[in-house]
Amino acid sequence: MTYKPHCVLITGATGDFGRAFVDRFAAIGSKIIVHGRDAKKVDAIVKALKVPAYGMVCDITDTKGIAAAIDAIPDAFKDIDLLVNNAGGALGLEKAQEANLTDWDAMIDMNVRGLVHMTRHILPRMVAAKRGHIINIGSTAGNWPYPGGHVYCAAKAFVRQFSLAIRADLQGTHCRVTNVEPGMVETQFSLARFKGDEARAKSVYANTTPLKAEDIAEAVFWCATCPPHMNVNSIEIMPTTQSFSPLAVERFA
Ligand code: 8X3
Repeated sequence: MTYKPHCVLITGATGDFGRAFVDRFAAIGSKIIVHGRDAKKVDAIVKALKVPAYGMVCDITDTKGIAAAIDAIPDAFKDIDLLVNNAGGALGLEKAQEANLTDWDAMIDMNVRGLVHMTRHILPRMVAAKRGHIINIGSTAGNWPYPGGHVYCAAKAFVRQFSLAIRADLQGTHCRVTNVEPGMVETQFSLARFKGDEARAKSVYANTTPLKAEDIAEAVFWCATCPPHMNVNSIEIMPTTQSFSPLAVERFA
């Protein structure tokens, strides 16, 4: 490790990924800004941490709320040098022609609008300090489309290209951008996608060995602690038990 982040803002920190990221950076003594929309859960994490921590409560889909919450960050936590854009998720797995438009809007708001607003608010300080790192949590879904993935796949493809494109703007600022692209990880992700259907969510991870949130935390930590002259553009991680299938071909009788 050659770079120790001073102050890390983690969005969606009350979820499985977020919590693993919080713990990984707290273990090396970074200050942590714990973002979430549930004040009680945010507060419980802040209280449990042994490093300086601040709770930032707002809904990632509420762009005015994001701006206000960032304005309210106390001076002692304003030196954010790592933003982990982790908040997001998938809703539904129906075919595009049957999918719910409300789910589509929500996925765009969570995975795209929230992430770009958060990034836009935080970047100027990083640029002024000539020090900073945005780590976006993308997905293999941004690279490999699958049936029922539609807007989730597209949103994560957006995150990938947004990550790469902003690197071009940050040329000369010493600020870094990374897209971390996990495949199958056993978390509450599927429970949210299937709207509380536990049996269906469990079946996604049945009889295989998925990744754990801690595996992704380790990857995020490695990207963030690389020497400052090194930028990991993207890193795609799958469980060994997950790989690729042939393209589908319609065959006529
Ligand atoms: C989660 C991976 O394959 O369920 O981002 O979309 S997948």
